[in-house]
Amino acid sequence: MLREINFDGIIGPSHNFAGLSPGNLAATRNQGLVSRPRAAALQGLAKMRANLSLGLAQGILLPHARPNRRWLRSLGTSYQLAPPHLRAQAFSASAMWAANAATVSPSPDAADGRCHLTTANLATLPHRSHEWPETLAQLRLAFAHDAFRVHGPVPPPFGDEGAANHMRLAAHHDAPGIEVFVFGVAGGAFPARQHRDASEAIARLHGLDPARTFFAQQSPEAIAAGAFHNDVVAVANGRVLFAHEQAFADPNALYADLRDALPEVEIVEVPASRVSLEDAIASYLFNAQLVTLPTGETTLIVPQEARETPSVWRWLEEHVAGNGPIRRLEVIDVRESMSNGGGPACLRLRVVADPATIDPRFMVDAEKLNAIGALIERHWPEAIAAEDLQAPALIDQVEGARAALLEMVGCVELINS
Ligand code: SUG
Repeated sequence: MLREINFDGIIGPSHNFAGLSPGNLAATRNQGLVSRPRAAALQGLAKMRANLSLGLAQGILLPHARPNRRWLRSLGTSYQLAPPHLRAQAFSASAMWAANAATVSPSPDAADGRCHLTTANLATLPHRSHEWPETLAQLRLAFAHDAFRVHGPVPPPFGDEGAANHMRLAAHHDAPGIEVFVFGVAGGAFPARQHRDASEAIARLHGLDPARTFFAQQSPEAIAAGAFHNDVVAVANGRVLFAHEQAFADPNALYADLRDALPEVEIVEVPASRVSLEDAIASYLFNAQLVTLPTGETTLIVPQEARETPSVWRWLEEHVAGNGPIRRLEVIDVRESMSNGGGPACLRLRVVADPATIDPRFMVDAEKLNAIGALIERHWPEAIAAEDLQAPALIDQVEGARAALLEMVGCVELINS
């Protein structure tokens, strides 16, 4: 049976605030703050534990080799000699945001009946552009079963940021779904990271039915207000699309297409008069995990910041009390990731598949999470300040911490990937 499995990126030991993402307001505002990698990774594990206790299946993706010495070598330098901006780009723990690892089309949507994953090229920002080789290596291990087809990235310059700009709606997980690719148009103050050509290429590579595949433009106001990915202003699961009124350039045309292709679709649009784009982006209301529990209840897993933003919490409480499609709210603390613009949904790659077809090294239960947690307590740095990026002792600790984790989960073959 097909189930939703969320693969969360374990927050890596080099997690820091380098302000590397223009257009991501949290990341640029928090540039230079002291980060807490150990607390960050433990917050991520607590979220996974909460998902498990809701009865959801949970997987992991592993931190990448940081600093990325191979990438620096290809630029003719080394970590010690690199100019500060390249050093920061090589050291980023940004692979934690697994929603940007790949775009996933579950098997009922694909012509060949397999689940397709296309590794994102993340071509727009330098610190993310070197993630894909290791992401691809991990996806090839985790999804080696015949039930999957793992693709390499679409070539640059067609920017692709993966599942963060892709939504699937279906009557239930096993039914053929409709897929929506959301792209940005360049020309605003901030980069439009998802290009239409990349989305169209992925739809072709995955063998999607053109009649059930839609390409929607992200509204330029949303990008200008700091929605650098669509998943900051919209999320979908099952029959439910949950979106801000200003998420899409032409929402009415999109909603009409969706209703034609999937009559049972339920569209929950939050009006700007109730929650401004600014409050939606600051609270990450839509960067929530919208999940179907084994009981059938649609649940929204939101960050604490959503509870702390009065307009957002009022709207959510009224929706749940008023019998809307979202029946239940769960609140989690992922503050360290949030401070870099990564909410609950950014931290996970959602795959609809049979858990028995996944390499077990990438699946977790509570016991394995406890063991990983103990290892993080022992090895992850407590704090990283901007000036620490030059300290050889920190680099040794970060590399040693990742090696210890790879050994524990049985993935030492990834050490130099
Ligand atoms: O690409 N932040 C990430 C956050 C990604 C969130 N993902 C989703 N919305 N799915 C980004 O902007 C900041 C790192 C730094 O500045 O040090 C960063 O890369």
